[in-house]
Amino acid sequence: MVKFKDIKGFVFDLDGVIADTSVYHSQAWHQLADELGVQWSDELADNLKGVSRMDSLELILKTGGKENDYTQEEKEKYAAKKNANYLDLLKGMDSSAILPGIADFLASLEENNYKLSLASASKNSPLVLEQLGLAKYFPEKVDPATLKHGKPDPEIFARGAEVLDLTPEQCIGVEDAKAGVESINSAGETSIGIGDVNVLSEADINFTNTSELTLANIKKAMEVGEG
Ligand code: B16
Ligand code: MG
Repeated sequence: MVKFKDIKGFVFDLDGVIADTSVYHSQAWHQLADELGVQWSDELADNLKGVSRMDSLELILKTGGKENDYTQEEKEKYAAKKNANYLDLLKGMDSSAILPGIADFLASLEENNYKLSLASASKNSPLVLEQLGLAKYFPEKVDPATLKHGKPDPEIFARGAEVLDLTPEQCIGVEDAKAGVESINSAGETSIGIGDVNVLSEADINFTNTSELTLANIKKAMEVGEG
């Protein structure tokens, strides 16, 4: 593992790391899966985390053996319907949806002059950051509409370092999704996985909850990794 002192920047996922929005994504997909007659499960919900809107729909259809049942136009209509549902659920969301410890962690990163960027697959991330009152921390964002490949491909986290003018080795990526941890690792950054350690076993550092995200804890974990 690289040394803590060589870290200059943090590349953040949004849904499930900064904000408690992954429950809204899941709720909206669950509703659509019911409508399409596809069996919902916790495993499916986990596999959808960090996955782009259209890829999520494809995965749901595949899970139900319905991948060849709809035209592209129909699929786009279903994806738009899920998004409208999601945006409805987001209405009225405010800073109370910021996950525990995140506001303090972002403030401490700013105070300690770390550079920050956003690597969210969500096209709604600018809106979510505004609603949470956290947009000021993320002038640098990767626009998911410009990506060729979604997570687990390294592209999004590699771009997250690039927009900060840093090398991947100088960055820590923070994720709650298996696909996201894979993306960070293959981009060559140090990965922090937030959530179930069994699901995120490939992360360099694991925390079960965002409240454990502090510079002191990260430093400690990286020093242990140095042996
Ligand atoms: P949208 P993240 C991801 O955001 C979500 O985890 C995933 O559930 C969602 O389908 C994806 O964004 C696309 O979001 O439909 O809003 O464009 O975790 O990468 O911040
Ligand atoms: Mg996420």
